[in-house]
Amino acid sequence: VTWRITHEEVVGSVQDVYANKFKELIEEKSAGKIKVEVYPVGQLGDGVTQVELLQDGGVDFAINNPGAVATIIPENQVFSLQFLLSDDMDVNQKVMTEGAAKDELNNIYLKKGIKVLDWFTEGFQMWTGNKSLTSIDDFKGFKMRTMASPMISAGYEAYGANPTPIPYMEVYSSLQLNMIDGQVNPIFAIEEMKFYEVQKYLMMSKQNTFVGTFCVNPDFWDKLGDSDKGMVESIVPELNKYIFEVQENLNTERLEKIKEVSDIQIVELTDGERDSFKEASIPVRDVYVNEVGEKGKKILDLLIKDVEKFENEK
Ligand code: 6CS
Repeated sequence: VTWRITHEEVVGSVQDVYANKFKELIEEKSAGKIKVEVYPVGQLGDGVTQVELLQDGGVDFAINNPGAVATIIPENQVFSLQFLLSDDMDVNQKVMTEGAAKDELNNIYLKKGIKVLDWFTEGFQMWTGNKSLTSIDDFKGFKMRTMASPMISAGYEAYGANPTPIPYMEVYSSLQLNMIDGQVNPIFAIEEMKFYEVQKYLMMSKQNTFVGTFCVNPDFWDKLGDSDKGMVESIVPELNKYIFEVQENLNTERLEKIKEVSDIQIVELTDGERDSFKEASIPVRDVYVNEVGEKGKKILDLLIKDVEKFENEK
């Protein structure tokens, strides 16, 4: 038997490490009866195409992120809102694993033909630019490449920027050709995609968290025998714990690597600067509720409560 898993990133990325760990554990636990094939970005299209493939059963498993699923499941764009999750990644980890908001989202995903098995973080999102971005003024007219998600766009429009959706694999050349001024991604991705080669500034902005979801096609899942289901379910907590450490290490090590191999300027934002961005980002929550409706409001409220709860438990 062969199971197929696809993900949105290049070889060596957080999603790729996750997929390969899944492969290793399944092949080991099934004593070789099940083979897992991993398809990184490009082989089966980009994140958006991969989600459709998963819904159609063209692949069995997929790792994706809310940015790629935004048009199918608008509610999940709550994770695209800036300055909503914690600045403490341990708190965000609890939000992903023990929170009430993700349970509610799981029901919505399932109705759209996607069964979510795991929510995890790939690290804080950071801005890179051909100029330094420390104030709202710096964003005026700034062409910011984003994933194609209305709420990500709304977030940068709130700063006066020009959000420009471009597929992931075209970001490097678009930066190189000055078709865009900047982009936003976790450090590990900025390193492996070599964005630091074509950008002058890397802002430690941490305005939101890159969220990953590990998903399975529901029909495929329903047809699995109990022991196979049990096998997958039993390794998910292990994968989750493992990937949390992996993203932490990759994001830390690769920042050092970027500093070593390039002369990109690293810009630390002051608390005051981040507060100004946060203030400007708050009205975008209303945009989310207006566009997504009552279900969205419920998830936003749950997520805010989750963050408060796990912050207070620290
Ligand atoms: O920016 C993007 O489009 C992508 N970034 C990451 C880190 N993963 C997948 C996604 O497509």
